[in-house]
Amino acid sequence: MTLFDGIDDGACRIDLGPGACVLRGFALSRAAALVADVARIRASNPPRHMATPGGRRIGAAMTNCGAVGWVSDRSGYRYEATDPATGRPWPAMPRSFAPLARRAARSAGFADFEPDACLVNTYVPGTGMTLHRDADEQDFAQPIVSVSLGIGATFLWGGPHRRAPVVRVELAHGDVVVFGGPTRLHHHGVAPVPDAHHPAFGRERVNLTFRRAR
Ligand code: MD3
Ligand code: FE
Repeated sequence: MTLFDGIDDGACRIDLGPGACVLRGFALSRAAALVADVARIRASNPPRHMATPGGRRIGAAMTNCGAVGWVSDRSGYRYEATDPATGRPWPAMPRSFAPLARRAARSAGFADFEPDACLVNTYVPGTGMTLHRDADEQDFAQPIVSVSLGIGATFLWGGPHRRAPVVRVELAHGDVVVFGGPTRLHHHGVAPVPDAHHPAFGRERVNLTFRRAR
């Protein structure tokens, strides 16, 4: 069956396990709008390196849009309605964002995904994200939708336990991944990003993760 823009929802490659689905190029037809909207979000709420509770610095520079945004500092990880850097609410989710995430979730079998948070991660060459789980959301029945933009990266896909084997998955500009079901709490990360150039963001990778936080 073909949905919108000629994107075939049968293109879902369930190669990451039950509920985890790579949609290659799913965001390509909307990428220009996404890139322009990311630039607006970064202009009002600049990406910054947050501290972990343990006092480390997160390698990706982070900002958010939506009703709530994910933040980390010495007191912990949480979702907040205001940006600690500006004291104001996070910018609203741009019109190009939520419908794309909803369609991707639907293609992967998750109806009615209504994200209230979008974390915008920026990576420069040499930075990555160590293996972790996303567990600060209220309802783990809701999936997380990831959209990759800019230079490519190797996604590290682990298992339910930290020492489970890790599978490497290359993600390119326009790729979308839906993580739900039994794999929602699996460990994952990003290998240090190799040096490259992409017309959209130069020497950067930007990842949007759509979440239902509350
Ligand atoms: C699997 N971001 O922001 S996106 C994160 O590319 C994060 O910026 C990475 O991990 C990035 O937390 C990976 C893919 C991703 C995001 C959330 C997940 C995979 C996930 C939540 C559960 C399982
Ligand atoms: Fe994560």
